[in-house]
Amino acid sequence: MHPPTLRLRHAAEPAGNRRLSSPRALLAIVLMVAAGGVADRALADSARVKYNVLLITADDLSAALGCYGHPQVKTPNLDRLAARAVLFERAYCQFPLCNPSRTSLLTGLRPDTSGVVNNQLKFRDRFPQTVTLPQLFRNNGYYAARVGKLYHMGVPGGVGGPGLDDGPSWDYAISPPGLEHASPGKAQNLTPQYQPGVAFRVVEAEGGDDDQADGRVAAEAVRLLGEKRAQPWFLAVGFVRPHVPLVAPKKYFDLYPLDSIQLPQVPAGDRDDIPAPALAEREPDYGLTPEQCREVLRGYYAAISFLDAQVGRVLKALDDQQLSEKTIVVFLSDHGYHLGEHRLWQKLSLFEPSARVPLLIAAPGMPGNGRHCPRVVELLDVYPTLADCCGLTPPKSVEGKSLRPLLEDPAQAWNSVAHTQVRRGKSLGRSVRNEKWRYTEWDEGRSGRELYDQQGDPAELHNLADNLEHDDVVKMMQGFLGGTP
Ligand SMILES: [Ca+2]
Repeated sequence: MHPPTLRLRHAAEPAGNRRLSSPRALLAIVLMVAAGGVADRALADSARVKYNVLLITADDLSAALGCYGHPQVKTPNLDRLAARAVLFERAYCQFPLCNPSRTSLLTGLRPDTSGVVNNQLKFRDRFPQTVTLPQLFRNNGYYAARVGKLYHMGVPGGVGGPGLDDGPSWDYAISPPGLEHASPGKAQNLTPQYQPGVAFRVVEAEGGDDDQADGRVAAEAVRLLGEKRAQPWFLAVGFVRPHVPLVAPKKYFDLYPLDSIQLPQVPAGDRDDIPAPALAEREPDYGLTPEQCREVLRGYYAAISFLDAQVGRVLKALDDQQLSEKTIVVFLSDHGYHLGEHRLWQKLSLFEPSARVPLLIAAPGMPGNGRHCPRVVELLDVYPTLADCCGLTPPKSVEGKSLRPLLEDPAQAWNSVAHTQVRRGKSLGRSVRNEKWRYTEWDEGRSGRELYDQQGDPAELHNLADNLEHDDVVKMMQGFLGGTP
């Protein structure tokens, strides 16, 4: 299944071998001199140097990370990665549900284009000729491997199985199994009325990291990184935490004493100006008491710290194999997650906590590394970004745009908006975000509209859509949405 054992080949050629007479080489030298020579080496060489790609994904992870400023969650490994990456402060998924979001990320197609808007449809049944992100790399001589969940895989029921995996994407694919909520340990189901895929089951598991599926994913990724191979590689490492059930070894729960967990503050009357479809179908707080909300948050934070430790194992292996300077590392979540804002939990909303995702991109030598990028970007942009950074040409059908200019200068002007959508029965909710505003229409406005000033009201407590003072803003955002001005 693996290619023959050969030494890795992706280092830049020695400078003496370059053709110094070409305009490109001369430009590279000018750039190197101008920038002190180090930062722009990667830019000048990237068309020729075959960087590896390590794509690490989390499932149902909001931006509740230390590097994103969360006051309680401990993520030392992701914080270390962020220190050498560009951290995107305003990155958004295209659909806050596993399969539609992952399909969009990995095909480069918007949900409207692929038609994949639920957890059942498989894009390739509809578009057999799709060239996915890993497949583009395969087609260009890369070895592409998947460990764990990249395409949709039901959690917990589908863990260890292929889910909606896509064969043409990979040379090698493996889904390590795990006991999930059946792990031995101290377990409680706080919402037994709900299905396993959404129920808040919390398990302080006995045993170590490798007794969990994600621990095995990390171990397998470490093993693959230790293999010597002739080609550059694209390794996708997909973790299932912090998706429910909230299972993690006990030591991660010990990081968060229950009485230290802070509950979200929801002002009285918060829901009064929110259209009904925006609040999804579930009862407020899933029917949880404040004490149970604390248990959920503790389990979610423990699952994040467990995830963080597994990411740390993979990144340490990258360092140990001296591959970090030759590898573009991307960390992201498939969508965000509510932790009690508006008394909402989990996903499938168009509010900021559900639409927003953590996104870190560490590309060797990029001048923006270590900085935060305040520009609005989409998960859809990851495909063209990785292709661009590796000198590959994506199919013309790929939507989104390369973020490479923002990796070079995270503060530069960037005229872009982010689109996120969900379904409510037969109708759609559509939302568009720029740096100041979020505007949302339910069933093209027939079931409600929302406008939030994200700078003055980042908690989205004041719906301004019907405030005449903001008519011009609404018209502008409708223009972005493609609606009728
Ligand atoms: Ca998910």
